[in-house]
Amino acid sequence: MKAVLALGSNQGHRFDTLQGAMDALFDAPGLEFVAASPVYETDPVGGPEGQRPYLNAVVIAETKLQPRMLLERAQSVETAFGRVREERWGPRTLDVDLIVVGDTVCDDPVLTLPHPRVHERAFVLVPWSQVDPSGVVPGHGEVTVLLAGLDQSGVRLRSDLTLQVPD
Ligand code: PH2
Ligand code: MG
Ligand code: MG
Repeated sequence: MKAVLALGSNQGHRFDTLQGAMDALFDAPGLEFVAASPVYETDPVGGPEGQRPYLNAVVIAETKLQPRMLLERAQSVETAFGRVREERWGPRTLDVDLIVVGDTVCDDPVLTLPHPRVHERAFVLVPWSQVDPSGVVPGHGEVTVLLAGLDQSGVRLRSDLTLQVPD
């Protein structure tokens, strides 16, 4: 299955955190790296006033792991980077979100797939469309079509920052 993961950071050394998170995600078996998007600097959506901008990127992977196992992997990487679960949409050192896993559609208390707000989030759809222009959000449609209806002014390419392929 193809898995789409979104990375975000708006505290600490944001780029080092994204690179470290990506390396850590692929450090264990079961998840194969396919591609990483460019890095974008994005205005915070929701949460308290005065937060720093985020760095956001999207990673495409290939996996046979169950979505629940992927969620555990993502959460353990967040914890390893000092994420403390505090205020909803508040600032965070690292956020790793499962966006899509194959064509899985599920809505249970711990995991909703596709990610419930991805279709309205330019900070995910812009990087995703760059790394995979054929991307589809099950139940919502093509990433490029969804993006056409969104304000992308808060999402700026950081061409000076490039994620390295994890080794
Ligand atoms: N993540 C959030 C809330 N708001 N805003 C931006 N720009 N980027 C994010 O990754 C982000 C956000 C909750 O996960
Ligand atoms: Mg998130
Ligand atoms: Mg999250």
